Amino acid sequence: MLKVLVTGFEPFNGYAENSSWTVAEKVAASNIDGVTIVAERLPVSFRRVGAYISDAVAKYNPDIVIMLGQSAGIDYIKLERIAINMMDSINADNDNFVPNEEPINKETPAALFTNFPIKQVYRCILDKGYPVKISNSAGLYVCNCLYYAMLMLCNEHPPVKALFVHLPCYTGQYNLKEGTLTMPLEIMVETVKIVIEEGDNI
Ligand code: PCA
Repeated sequence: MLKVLVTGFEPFNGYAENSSWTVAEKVAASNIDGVTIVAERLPVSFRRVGAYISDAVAKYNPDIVIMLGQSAGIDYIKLERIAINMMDSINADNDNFVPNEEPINKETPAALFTNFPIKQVYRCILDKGYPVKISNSAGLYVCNCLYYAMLMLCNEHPPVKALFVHLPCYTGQYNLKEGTLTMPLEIMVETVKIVIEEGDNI
């Protein structure tokens, strides 16, 4: 049995809901043959998210970790290739912390690459006709901070594989500002299931 941990985030930055957690819960409630899926909701906190993911990996001992985050302003699935050792933001996180070009860890590499078959995943999602792009920057906010912490854990716990996926808000999401780009929830759930299936084929 393949064990998969899917993470999503709590709401942040004035949003009432976070599409990443809605999708994570739905993926965990769905069925994929030969796969056990668990979901964890993470805090939008630069200082706490690293300990949360480390505890979740210790608790579940997953083969694959798929991290999801909401990126309002996109209308496609964004597969992240790189995590950068830097925190910077104009918006406070949920602990009211606003980092100013601070390293996540002074001792560790400037950037880390995913060990997931990202191009394979990209082609499969494209083949299904869903809008998808590979991105070389997950930003410098909490999603990037989580991704960096998780890719450091991959080095400590091989052969665990990890990928970060940014998602749009979903169509019908509670209390969105008018004009916010969205995508149907079912497509995002389906896409994350494709990511898991491809990870299983590694
Ligand atoms: N998106 C933010 C953090 C939490 C989330 O869902 C980001 O892109 O960094």
